[in-house]
Amino acid sequence: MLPEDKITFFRETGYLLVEQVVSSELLGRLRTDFNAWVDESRNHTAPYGETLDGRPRFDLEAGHTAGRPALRRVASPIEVSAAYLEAVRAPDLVEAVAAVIGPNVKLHHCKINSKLPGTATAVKWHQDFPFTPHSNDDLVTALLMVDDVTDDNGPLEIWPGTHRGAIHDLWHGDRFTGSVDEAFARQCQANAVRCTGPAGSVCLMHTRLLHGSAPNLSTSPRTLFIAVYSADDARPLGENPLPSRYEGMVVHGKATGRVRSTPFDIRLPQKPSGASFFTQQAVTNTPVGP
Ligand SMILES: O=C(O)CCC(=O)C(=O)O
Repeated sequence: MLPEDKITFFRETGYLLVEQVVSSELLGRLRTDFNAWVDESRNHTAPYGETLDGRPRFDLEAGHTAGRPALRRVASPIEVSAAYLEAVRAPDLVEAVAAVIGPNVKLHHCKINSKLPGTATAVKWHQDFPFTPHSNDDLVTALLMVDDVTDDNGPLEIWPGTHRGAIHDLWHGDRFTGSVDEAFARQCQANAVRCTGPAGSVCLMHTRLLHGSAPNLSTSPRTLFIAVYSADDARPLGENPLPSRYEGMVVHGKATGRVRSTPFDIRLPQKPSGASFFTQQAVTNTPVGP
């Protein structure tokens, strides 16, 4: 159970770091599987593999080579790895999620975001809710640190408290770019707080919190296993950007058969046609990082 002051911290800031939510033995297996995927990626020159909707499971950053792999995304790793399936249901992790969004929790989707040393992988400022609108916003993005996350290996950066503000438009004209506009991105960066921690920690992030991340400038990898969970009575209003046979799996409590709605008004997102949202974000020149 999370102490009350931690729950209050999450409610006020929109994020919370919880250490040691998985064992070092499981962490070892998560790394072993990920390293095997990195090795496999050396044999490919374009995104490859297949997920439920036919899009590639493994996404490569421009500049990827056998000698300098730039595997940046593994979609739904729980479908191909027992270790990741165990992690997505790890008791201490889902307990922490339940403490902040209520006792009945289900999985929406999951992925690995990786920043290997020497790559340019970065994430432009955005909120998650406009990608995955639901009938209410009791959704948490849980970012499990498979590696130590430090100031210089491209940590998640968040703007505390913004989950209580507006839902921002992530469209540029007729394209859903999954990123805020350039002027506002600069404002986000000026208010950024880095979420660093030892491997095995999880950063819980409210679905409406503004966040982004800069490239990895270090010689160490930065692998995050990211799972999006919702309260059971939050019902999806759009297509899942990463459909999986595990969508809707109850990881804590029970299925309630209920729907709870809160008012908001946003434009529905476009689903990425490429391997991941990185291709959607790439169409703008908005800078990332300080
Ligand atoms: O990989 C990162 O640094 C950011 C992850 C992210 O933006 C997300 O999970 O929505």
